[in-house]
Amino acid sequence: MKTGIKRFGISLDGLLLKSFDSLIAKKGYSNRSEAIRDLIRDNLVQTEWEAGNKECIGTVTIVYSHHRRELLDVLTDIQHNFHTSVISSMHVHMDEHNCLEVIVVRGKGNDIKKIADRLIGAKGVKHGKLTVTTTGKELV
Ligand code: NI
Repeated sequence: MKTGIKRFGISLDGLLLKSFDSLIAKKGYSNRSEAIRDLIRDNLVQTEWEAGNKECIGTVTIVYSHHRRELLDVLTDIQHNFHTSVISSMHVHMDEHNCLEVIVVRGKGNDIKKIADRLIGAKGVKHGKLTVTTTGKELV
């Protein structure tokens, strides 16, 4: 595959283009090309992640009560069980009662999903969210 910048035309309905222009203006894009490049990249990353067997990287964000001391042990055990995939974590004492933890995980999509499910599903976790992105190796 030849690299370098290629130009191509896109045909689409005027109303759809108007909506797109309005959307990208709100998001702060300076031009359509950059917005379209981001849409393509996002789709490629999503497909990579959904394949399940490609290496991805993600963050698991969880919120839980500081007073659930047994939960701290459970969350630590899960991270030790998957120590080869858990790269780093950050703990924030949000107030007297609530903790926020962000755990960075790297590995095959399916494995990341499994770790996130365990952490988010741990009894006492109030809310959790997995965000997956790419390692960047296969994207330009
Ligand atoms: Ni805390």
